[in-house]
Amino acid sequence: MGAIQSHLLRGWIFTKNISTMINIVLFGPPGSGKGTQSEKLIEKYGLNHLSTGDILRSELANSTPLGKKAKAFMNRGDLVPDKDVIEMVINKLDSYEDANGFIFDGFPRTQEQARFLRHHLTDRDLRVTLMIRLEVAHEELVKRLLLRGEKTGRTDDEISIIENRIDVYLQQSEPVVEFYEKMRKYVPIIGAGTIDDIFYRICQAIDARI
Ligand code: B4P
Repeated sequence: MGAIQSHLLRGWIFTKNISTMINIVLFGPPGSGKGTQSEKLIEKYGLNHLSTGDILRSELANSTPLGKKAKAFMNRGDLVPDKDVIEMVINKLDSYEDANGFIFDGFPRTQEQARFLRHHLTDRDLRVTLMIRLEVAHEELVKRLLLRGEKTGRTDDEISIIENRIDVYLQQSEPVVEFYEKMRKYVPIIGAGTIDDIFYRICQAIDARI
C-alpha cells in the first residue's frame, strides 16, 4: 500500500494534512525554467519534487530496462510512451513517506497523463491545487537550452533536438492546458525576466490559492 493511501487510513491528523496539501503542476516548454523554479518552490513550501525528466535520466544512467527503452525517445526529443511514464510515476509516488504535497515538474505532458494523475489523486482524496504554465518566447528557449548544453553537456540540448522538443511540446503537450483550464486550475505566468522575479510571480499565484 502506498504512503499516501496509508495516511488516509490513519485518522484525523492525516486527513487534516491531506486537506492542506499543495499539489502544483509546473508546466511549460523545454527551457521555460521548470527545473529551476521547482528547486525554489520545494524549499519555500516543503514539497516533494517529482520530475519525470530527472527520473528518466537516472533510469538511463543506470541502464535499467526503462532507461534503455526511453533512451531512443529522449535522444530524438520525443515523449517517452505514456504507459511507461505512468508506471514510473506510480512507483515514485508510492515511495514517498510524507509530504506537504508535490511539485509535478514536466508531468503530465499529455492528456492521457493528465487523466491518470486526476484519477490517481482523486482515489486518495487529493487534487491538483493549480497548474502553472511558464510562458517564454521561442528564441529565448533555444538560447537557454543551447547555453545549458554548452555548460553541462546534456545531449538533448542540441539545436535539432531542441527544435523537435519544442514542436512536440506544441503538438502533444499544449492540449494539457485545456484539461486544467476546464477545471479552473490553469494559471499562465510570464517566464521571462530574472529567476527571482519569476519565482515571485509563481508564489503570488500559489498563495492566492491556498
Ligand atoms: P525534461 O527534463 O522535463 O526537460 P525539459 O522540458 O527540457 O525541461 P527542463 O526542466 O530540463 O528545463 P527547464 O524548463 O527547467 O525532459 C527531458 C525529456 O524526458 C523529454 O524531452 C522527454 O523525452 C522525456 N520526458 C520527460 N517527462 C516526460 C513525460 N511526462 N512524458 C513523456 N516523456 C517525458 O529549463 C532550464 C534551463 O533554462 C536551465 O539551463 C536554466 O538555467 C535556464 N533558465 C531557467 N530560468 C531562467 C531564466 N529566468 N533566465 C535565464 N535562464 C533560465
